[in-house]
Amino acid sequence: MAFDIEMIRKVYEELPGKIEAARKEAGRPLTLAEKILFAHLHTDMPLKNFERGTHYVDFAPDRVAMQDATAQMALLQFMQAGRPQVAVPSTVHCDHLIQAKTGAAEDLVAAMNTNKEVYDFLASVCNKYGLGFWKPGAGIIHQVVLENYAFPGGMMIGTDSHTPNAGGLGMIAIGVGGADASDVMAGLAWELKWPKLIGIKLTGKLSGWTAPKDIILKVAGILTVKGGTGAIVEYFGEGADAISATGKATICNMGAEIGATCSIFAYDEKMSNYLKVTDRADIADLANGIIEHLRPDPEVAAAPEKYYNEVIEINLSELEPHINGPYTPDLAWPISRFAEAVRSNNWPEKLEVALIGSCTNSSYEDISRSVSVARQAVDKHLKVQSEFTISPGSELVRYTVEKDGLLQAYDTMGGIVMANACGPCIGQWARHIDDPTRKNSIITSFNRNFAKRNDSFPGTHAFVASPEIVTAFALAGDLTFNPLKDTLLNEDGEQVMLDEPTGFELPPQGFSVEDAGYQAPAEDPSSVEVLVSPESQRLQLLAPFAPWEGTDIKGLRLLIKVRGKCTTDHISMAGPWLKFRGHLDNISNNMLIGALNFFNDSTDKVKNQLTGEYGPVPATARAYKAAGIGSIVVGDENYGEGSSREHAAMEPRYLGVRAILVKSFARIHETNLKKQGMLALTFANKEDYDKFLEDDVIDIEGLNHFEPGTSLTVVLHHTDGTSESISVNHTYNDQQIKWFKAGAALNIIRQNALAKQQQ
Ligand code: MIC
Ligand code: SF4
Repeated sequence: MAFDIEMIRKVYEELPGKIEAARKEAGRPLTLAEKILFAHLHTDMPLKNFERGTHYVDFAPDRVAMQDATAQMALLQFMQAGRPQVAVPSTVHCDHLIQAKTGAAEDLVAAMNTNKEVYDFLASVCNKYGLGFWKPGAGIIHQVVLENYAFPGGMMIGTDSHTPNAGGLGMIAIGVGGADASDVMAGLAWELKWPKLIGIKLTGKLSGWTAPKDIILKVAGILTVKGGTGAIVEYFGEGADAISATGKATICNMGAEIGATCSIFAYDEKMSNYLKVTDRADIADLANGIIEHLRPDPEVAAAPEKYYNEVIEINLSELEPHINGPYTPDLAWPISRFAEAVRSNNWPEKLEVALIGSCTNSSYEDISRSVSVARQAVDKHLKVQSEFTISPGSELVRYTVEKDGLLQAYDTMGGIVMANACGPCIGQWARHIDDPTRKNSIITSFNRNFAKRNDSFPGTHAFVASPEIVTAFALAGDLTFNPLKDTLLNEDGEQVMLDEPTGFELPPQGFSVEDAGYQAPAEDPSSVEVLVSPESQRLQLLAPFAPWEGTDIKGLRLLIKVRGKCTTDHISMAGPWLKFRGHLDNISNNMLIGALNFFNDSTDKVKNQLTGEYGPVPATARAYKAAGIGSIVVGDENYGEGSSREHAAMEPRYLGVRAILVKSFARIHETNLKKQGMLALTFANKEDYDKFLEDDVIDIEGLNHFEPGTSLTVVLHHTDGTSESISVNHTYNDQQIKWFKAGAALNIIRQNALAKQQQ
């Protein structure tokens, strides 16, 4: 059903030859990432293109995966490409739109009702164009992909930033916007700047309370949220081979939080075991036959500094459990220093909610280790001290942990099991709090902890940790607790210590499931109709964006100058807004409402230069648009960090913003802006950020000579009559400049499809 063994056989037949040719051409040993990248080139390229971090290279991915919140836009775009069927195997996963409220069963029924129109749309597009459809309740995209589709040596793109999860099975898996996915499904090449390589050598062995999650929490602390930008992170060393496949996936998954293009582990016995237990022994056999091509060349591990741009070494035997946060995933605290950090920063000590789940940490191993802590609640007469919820990653995992008697431990302890979905990770839950403005603390096994992400409350201090640490904290109800050395007072008034967690890498009796939730595409696609009602509040067909006017862009108003962190959650908030992901006009009402205005330190309050009044960002942008005036957004470092949601690029495009000018961009967001025909610009001198005043009128000059590698000029006209010019950079290549000129990449595809029809 789920995987395409013939496709994989073909990839494996061609892989050795392609890798050998590449090694010869490069004249040196190759890392694993290089091998897989070379084996997936769309067209041959001159050697200079493989200089790291400089040239765009065309790739031919083997697969595409999309989740329901991003698939709507991706498929609305794909439908315009004029293809009868998708060109590469593709799947859609319904996981983001389910609200965790009372428990799995009722929540799923509620989701089916509320989202019926969207699910029907996605299912019918899948049927018509030949995509696999994973129904609501089947599980979170990355877990389902790992269980069914990921394979060592393969290349996949996915419309979700945590797509790199599949690196746990040795796959180059990269998060992209929907327009990129739409191109690949239409049979076009996918382009990416040839990445830099970061090597992470793992020595020693994990033990006790330390889990794979702690490796990536530590790495995030070292590299920060932008340290992985433009790079593939490759893990190696004896410590790497000792980690389970799902543990490897956890680490690769959360590489998204350091901005990495993707992360990867080499094929080994752990991966082979995982493939076998998930019913894919045939892939394991094929992979075993070419194993040397699915690992870095031995010379690389022997002298890594020669082959990676940067090498980091972590001794797993010395690694402590970590807790990262609040408000950013790279604020890393080893547990021995955490209590002190909580006290000295005045973070709320009382823990109000502990949450387990998300695509990062919901494997069988994760749940079994967390349950080994939960069970101690019963044995040692402890009670949960905070709210405690568990969202399993997939129906396969949920069914198996239930059958193996693991889920019951949560029940007894006082935890609530939610649907197999993203749920609270993306703000889809019923957070109970008396005063939403109050400072409060929560801890999760998720990956992101940006302000207002998990609930919409600015006072929520969210911390991330491994599932076993989260479980221990649920029992303590106090952030200053350290399970490695502190005792807890039980119901009998005794001080008790928690034992170290234990677990199973894989289910001892294997996985089982009654209905995994898969629906294959229709046999006869011609009978399928895809309907979008013009009255719909959830779905809206896309109208083309206007092409570039052919001149410099004059008279722009400064819509907002953003201060500090501006993630895609700030630009296009999720939670309650997820329901509008298929309706560009409606979702545009959340544009930048979470971003901090530099001039008044408020969110969603900017000056309308036409009236002098302050109002919400979307309404102000709409006012400029109605007056036929364009606008510009100015931002700080790593702008657009986080999600792959292209809504963060389409909304400004739709509301008349012409350029986003920032100190630096996160990769996926920068590409999304280019695809939608926007100008994504960076300051040549970062201090020029300070020159922008609230009432400036702004011109962008040099567009008639818009070429790769040349800068453009931005002119600021201040209200005192003075003006100043600054130089701005861009990373557009020839093709991307064509997208800008056409108004969007999709306009070119549309034109080509139309031309074909007329032939
Ligand atoms: C996220 O974790 O932020 C999301 C929600 O999964 C996003 C995708 C989206 O916004 O739909 C992501 O990571 O790309
Ligand atoms: Fe879903 Fe959260 Fe994973 Fe995003 S990070 S895919 S919202 S579980």
